[in-house]
Amino acid sequence: MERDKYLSAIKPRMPEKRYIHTIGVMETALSLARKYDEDLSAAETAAILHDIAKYADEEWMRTIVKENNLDGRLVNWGSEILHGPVGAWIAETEFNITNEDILNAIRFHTTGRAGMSRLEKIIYIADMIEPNRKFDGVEKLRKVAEEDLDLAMKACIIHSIRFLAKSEQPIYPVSIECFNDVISRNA
Ligand code: DGI
Ligand code: FE
Ligand code: FE
Ligand code: FE
Repeated sequence: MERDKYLSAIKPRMPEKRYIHTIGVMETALSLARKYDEDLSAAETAAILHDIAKYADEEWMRTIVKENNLDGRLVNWGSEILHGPVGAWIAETEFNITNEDILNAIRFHTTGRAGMSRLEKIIYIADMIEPNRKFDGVEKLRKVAEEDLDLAMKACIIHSIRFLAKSEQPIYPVSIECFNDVISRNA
């Protein structure tokens, strides 16, 4: 396992609180991976690296998006949306991660997307329900995550879209695509 290598790489790039969040995501993702029979090493790597770009400079991230032809829709959005795709780019270029499933789990951990893999769902959900997260309804989400991964994904994206709409924040198209996909899939 590359756990220690990745943990020491992320630690200096984020405040203590975000590091603690990351440890929580790692532990939650590992527990979900065990439950839903996903590769433990992949879950661990994606979880540790998911927020690696969270505190990167916003303008630098826009430059990375343009220079590397990442999704063109990204350029008008802030670091909240940029840090996933740019995090995946860092994982690929700096840590030589080639596993596309790990890269996608990092890339789409904020927005989700249509047609998510099991690993992508695990990281999306773990990010939302890790033990340090505190918001109304998180206990319910944790309970569903113990029972059914797809129902948990559905509950998480509904919560997220509802929160964004309620607080009158713009919703990134890929988040909507995720919502539409999940809603039309399971009854
Ligand atoms: O990086 P984290 O705080 O651990 O969590 P995250 O990457 O899932 O989300 C980062 C922020 O982005 C969080 O405040 C929710 C917000 N967010 C998620 N989807 C969207 C969004 N913000 C906007 N404006 N639009 C979205 O579609
Ligand atoms: Fe994030
Ligand atoms: Fe999230
Ligand atoms: Fe996170």
